[in-house]
Amino acid sequence: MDNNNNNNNNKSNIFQNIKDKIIDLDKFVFLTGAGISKESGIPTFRGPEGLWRKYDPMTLASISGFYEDPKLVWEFYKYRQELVYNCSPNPGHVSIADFEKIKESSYVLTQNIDGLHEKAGSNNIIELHGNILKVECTVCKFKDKIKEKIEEPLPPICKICKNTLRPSVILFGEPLNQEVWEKAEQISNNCDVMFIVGTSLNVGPVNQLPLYAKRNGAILIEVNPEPTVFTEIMDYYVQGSATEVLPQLLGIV
Ligand code: BV8
Ligand code: ZN
Repeated sequence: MDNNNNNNNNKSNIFQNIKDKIIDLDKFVFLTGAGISKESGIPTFRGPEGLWRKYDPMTLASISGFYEDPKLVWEFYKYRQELVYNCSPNPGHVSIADFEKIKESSYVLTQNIDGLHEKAGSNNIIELHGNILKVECTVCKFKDKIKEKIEEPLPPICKICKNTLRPSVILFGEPLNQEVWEKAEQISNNCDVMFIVGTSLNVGPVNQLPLYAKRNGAILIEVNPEPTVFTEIMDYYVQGSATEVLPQLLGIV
């Protein structure tokens, strides 16, 4: 697929090409990853200063790691919760929320657990990997939203059955929630355009969703300062940050 990367087209040409192609379409999907939240102050995972450079995801963000040492894993998530509390959406999140006001059947499929798309005003959101500000009991059905800093000793205990609570996020080695995954597949299979923003597409099964979209004839538009292993299959690759590109790209539709 001859994708228009920036070496041979300047951005305004690409933006105009994209606008001409998508302006009359309806079903838009934004598949987002950590990169869209980076300029809100939340570190990515695999960049030079990424989380996985400092911490071992298999110890701290996997289901086996959680059961091996729930206190250690909770310390990691508490540190990230406090990061997320103080962060706000950036123009990348806001431009997607504004776009949804025009193209009302747009959907956000996010790998991020920071809640920033919701804070930006998006409504149609699927949190593929859960939400770091929600907790659930490892035994009973108790669920809760964390409102302020967790003061009690870690790991927190369920007030209903006294068993250990866990962050309501999908850890490595855990399947995604069946209902969530099926909805994400259905949306990806039926969209006209999929924007892939700020994700290395390293993590499965979410990294299959652009293939589902493509297989059903969708236009794939990747926004990322770096190319990814999937850039070659994209119809457009726009090199740049989400905060710089999205307001321009979505503002023209
Ligand atoms: C599962 C929550 C099976 C926790 C996360 C193929 C298919 C299925 C599974 C697998 C598979 N291959 C391997 C697996 C196993 C594993 C996996 O994918 N491993 C990888 C590491 C190889 N997958 C799983 O374990 C999944 N479950 O497979 O279950 C199963 C079935 C039955 C029974 C049992 C098991 C569960 C995966 C979910 C893990 N949880 N998050 C938490 O966040 O702590 S995933 C984690 O990585 C993050 O949540 C993040 O969302 C995700 C993906 O990372 P990205 O978002 O892409 O971030 P990254 O740093 O990598 O990239 C950032 C990008 O942004 C870069 O490209 C950068 O260039 C760009 N960028 C930088 N600045 C900007 C920017 N872009 C725009 N603007 C900028 N300014
Ligand atoms: Zn309980």
